[in-house]
Amino acid sequence: MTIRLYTGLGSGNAYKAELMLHLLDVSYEPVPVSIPKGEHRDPAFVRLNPFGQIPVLVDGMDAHLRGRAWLATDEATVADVACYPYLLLAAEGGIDTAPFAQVTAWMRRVEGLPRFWPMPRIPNLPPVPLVPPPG
Ligand SMILES: N[C@@H](CCC(=O)N[C@@H](CS)C(=O)NCC(=O)O)C(=O)O
Repeated sequence: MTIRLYTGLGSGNAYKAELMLHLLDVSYEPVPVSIPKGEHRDPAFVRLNPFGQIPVLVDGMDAHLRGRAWLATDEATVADVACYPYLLLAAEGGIDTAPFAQVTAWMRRVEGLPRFWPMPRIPNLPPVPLVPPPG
């Protein structure tokens, strides 16, 4: 799984994400974003993070799920439970998961687990415009 971390010199928030990846011995590709040069305002970057802030972690989840049913092992684990709500709520953050076929198939698998309990939702939330996926 290729992990890309958009990071920048002098950013404590970017460093904390980078430190965590190192502590976990997770390999990643750092992508420098210069705040002094205003690169965090570039439209391509704002498509990744509408707040225009670093860090941004792009984790290639769709590729990771190709040929496997669950995130960590051959069975559903806490990893699947921990990640499911973020994907479920992605649209509320303007992220459309529909183009990510493996991720949406995995979400349906989570929802098909015995004793699955659907998340109670806030009624009548105003729709958020979806941002097209990067690439
Ligand atoms: N809640 C975010 C905050 C990220 C953040 O504030 N990033 C700063 C750099 S340390 C940034 O990108 N600032 C540019 C801006 O807000 O325009 C986190 O904890 O990582």
